[in-house]
Amino acid sequence: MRIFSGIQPTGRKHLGNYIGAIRQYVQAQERGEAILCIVDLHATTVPYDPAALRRSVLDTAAMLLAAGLDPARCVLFRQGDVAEHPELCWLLCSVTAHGDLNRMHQFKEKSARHELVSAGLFLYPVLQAADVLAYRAEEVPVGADQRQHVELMRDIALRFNERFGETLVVPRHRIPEVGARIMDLQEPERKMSTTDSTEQGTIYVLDQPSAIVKKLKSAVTDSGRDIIRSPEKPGISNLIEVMAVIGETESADVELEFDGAGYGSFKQAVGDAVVEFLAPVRERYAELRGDEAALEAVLGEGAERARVLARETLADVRGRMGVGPPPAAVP
Ligand code: AQP
Repeated sequence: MRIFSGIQPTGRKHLGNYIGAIRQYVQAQERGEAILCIVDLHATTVPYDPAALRRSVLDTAAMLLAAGLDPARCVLFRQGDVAEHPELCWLLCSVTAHGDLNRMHQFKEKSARHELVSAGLFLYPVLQAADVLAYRAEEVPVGADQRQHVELMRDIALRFNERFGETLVVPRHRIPEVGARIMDLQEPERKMSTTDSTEQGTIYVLDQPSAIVKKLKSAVTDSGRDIIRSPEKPGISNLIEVMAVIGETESADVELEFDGAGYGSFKQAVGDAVVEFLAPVRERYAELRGDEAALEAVLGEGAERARVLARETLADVRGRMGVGPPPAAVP
């Protein structure tokens, strides 16, 4: 099975990104042919600093390798190195409804935050569809916030196949049952996010252990003391979910284990567990990030392998759409 996902090289990666997405990428290597892309082209759709973008790509590559991605068992590359992505994006625009793009929650939220709403921000989900469809991937591991975008890419693939003939694979999302939406520790009704959550409410993968424990100890919870999930208690429910993911167990088991413990000692236990969970990643990251030439070499090699796969799909798509010379005339 071919599995594809992309991650933005923006900001500092947080516990939500790690649990909802990065953890799944590592597992994908066991489950199939994993293709992972650092989406620098997507990062240009909002105001950004070019030098910082280049650095952030390497930060993200080092983080993914530190988390357990192995270039011998997956394809890891930078989106901007494979020109087939933007080309396919343009071709897919012909089967993408303007009205569908207008309905995307992420576009509505992000466009409200910027003075200049770029056309790129509007087309963001089409480029995302191109990323996945270029590799004929069957599965896309993501957090819950990306559900709508994966549904759109399915519609785009179906519409293309209907209009031009069976060409593209229709992918499905893989959203984890637990940990698909980790919430901000200070405002637990909002998701932990790179651009829209509080510093105190966000645990970064590279945070020092003391900062992690401090943030978890001051996590907002309600006035009760029972360690039980409920929609009225998003704060404690979020911590139970984090604990379940880290312990690779069910939320109900966490409730049982901490029955009667009280919020204070539960928060301390979650803090200790998160510190232990992230420590190896932080340590490996420090080793890997220092060698930029090695990181570039991994990305360069990944891009070469990715290009071979994407080129094949592009040739079929161009042929079906009547773009460029007839397929037989292509050298
Ligand atoms: N809170 C979250 N819980 C679980 N999964 C999450 N993801 C994001 N937030 C949570 C998943 O992380 C992956 C990477 O997302 P991205 O490349 O779009 O990175 P980002 O945009 O920098 O991540 P954020 O934090 O979501 O930024 P904002 O909110 O500012 O746009 C995706 O699979 C996502 O589902």
